Amino acid sequence: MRTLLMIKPEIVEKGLFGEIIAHVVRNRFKVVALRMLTFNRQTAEKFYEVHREREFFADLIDYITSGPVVALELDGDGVVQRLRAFIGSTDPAQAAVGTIRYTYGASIQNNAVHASDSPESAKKELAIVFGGS
Ligand code: 3AN
Repeated sequence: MRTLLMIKPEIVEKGLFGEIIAHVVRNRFKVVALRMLTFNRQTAEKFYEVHREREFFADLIDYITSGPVVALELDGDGVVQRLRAFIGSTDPAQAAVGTIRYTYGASIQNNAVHASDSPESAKKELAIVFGGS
């Protein structure tokens, strides 16, 4: 099973992505691909299309296209759920102590990282992030 972990623009901007990668690797997640990229609006809208009708969609697209992200493809049994538990709740204020979002998240939008929420989303998101040139 494979999944996507994506380190969001404010963390890349602050130079903290290495810390997060080290933390992930130290916790025995297996990284099989890694890429730094900057989303254009069209790709970002496709990536977040399930949120198209939400009131925060435009802000989300502005934010995720604001600078480079670092994407990691992770492989392992049950890795989708394992990684979701490891990153913590969407809202850093609700995230458990020790999770990535507890440590690095600033707000529900600037919540440091994204992780695919199901094997189906993982497949779609990995194709968007790693499929292109
Ligand atoms: P998760 O990233 O935990 O799967 P989703 O899929 O509900 O959470 O949300 C996707 C992204 O949309 C979040 N990472 C966050 O950046 C943004 N988001 C979600 N809910 C809100 C909200 N209420 N206000 C602003 N941004 C939000």
